[in-house]
Formats: sequence, structure tokens, C-alpha cells
Amino acid sequence: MYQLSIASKNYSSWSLRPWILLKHFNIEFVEKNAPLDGEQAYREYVENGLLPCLYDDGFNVWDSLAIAEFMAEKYPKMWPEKASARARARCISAEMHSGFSHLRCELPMNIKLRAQGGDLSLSARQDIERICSLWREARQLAEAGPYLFGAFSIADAMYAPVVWRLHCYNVQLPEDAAIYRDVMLAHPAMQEWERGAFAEKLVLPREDMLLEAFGGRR
Ligand SMILES: N[C@@H](CCC(=O)N[C@@H](CS)C(=O)NCC(=O)O)C(=O)O
Repeated sequence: MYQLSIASKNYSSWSLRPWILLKHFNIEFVEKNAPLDGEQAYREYVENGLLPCLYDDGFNVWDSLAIAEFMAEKYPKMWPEKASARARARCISAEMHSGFSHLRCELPMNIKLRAQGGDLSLSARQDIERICSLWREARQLAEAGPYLFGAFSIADAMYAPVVWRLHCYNVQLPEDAAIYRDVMLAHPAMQEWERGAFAEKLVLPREDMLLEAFGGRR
């Protein structure tokens, strides 16, 4: 049985990616939750101190994208079937993994937050525009299905935390991006993750700063 060690459901964008992937593909796993307290508490879970980490019979695989690739070797349907769509899905997953730092920084994942909306920097707005255009291009390549490339793939798992950020900070989106956001928000695993986030007690100090900047409640 796989074991997936994850951090806070409210705050850990990286943890959501492999979690939703395993859930979507109905892969059984034991979930281990670690606190997200800024301490080195994760060292007991994974050697680089960062979560998520997947254990397969004692063999550990860390980093959300590496976990996804590891699983895709066993479940090839995790990437789109058509070579061009598969290549593009890898491009946009890699871009998500290494980019969008302004969006990440200004709108940190906080699933319990329901902000009224606030001013974003030009760089963060450019990140969002880029994401919307990547989603649009993906949908143009998509086969049947409502997800980025039709059927749910690793690309959707990689962008799942962005969907929460756009939703929780009430970011206004073009119509096609809003449709995709809502498809993802309706995914049963996204809703299960949200219930898990609401059940958590942990509140990080930076929350008050965010509420001040964006208005709203948690
Ligand atoms: N690139 C890594 C990032 C993992 C990461 O930064 N995880 C955060 C939780 S969201 C963490 O473990 N932080 C603990 C710390 O910084 O001490 C991945 O994709 O898994």
C-alpha cells in the first residue's frame, strides 16, 4: 500500500497535487498528515524536510512532480494519450512547478479564506493571464472531457492549487477560465480536500496580513 505524507490541507499547495492525483485515479493510499508549523518537523517524514513524499513499500519519492511521474509509469493514463497533448501537458506542468512566483507569493494557498478581492501587482496579474492562456491552449488540444486535456491528467493535478487561489481570493477570470475553475471546484476530491482544510485548527500568523490586504473572512 502506498503512503502519502502531506502537510496542511489548508496551506500546502504542493501536497494537494499528488493527493488529488491518487484520489482521482482511485489509487488506495494511507495518508499521513504533518503539521505545517515552520519548524523542521518534517525531517522524520522526508530527508529534505519538504512534503509531500510518497512511500512505495519503503521506497520514498519526494517532490510533487516527481511523485506524479513515478505514478504515471504505473498508470500511463495519468498523462494525455495523444503525443502532442502529452508533451504540452508536461510543458504546462513544468511551467507550473517552476514558475508563477508572483502569484504564489501574493496569493498563498489558504482554502478557508473567502476574500473580497484586492489589488494585485502587475507581475501577479501577468502570471494569471499566462495561466489563463495556457488553460485555453490546453482546452484547444483537449479530447472529450471537461479537464485541461479532456480527461483528468497530471496537468489538472498540478493546477489544482491555482484553482483554489483564484477562487479563495475572488480573482475575476475570463469566461473559459472560470468554466474550468468551476469544473475543478466541483471535483469530489477537491471538495474532500476542502472539508479537510476546514477541519484543521492551524492558523499561520501571516493570515491577518492577507485579510487586511484582500478583505474578507476565514
Ligand atoms: N517542490 C516541492 C516543494 C515542497 C514544499 O515546499 N513543501 C512545503 C509544504 S507546502 C514544505 O514542506 N515546507 C516545509 C518547510 O519549508 O519547512 C514539491 O513539489 O513537492
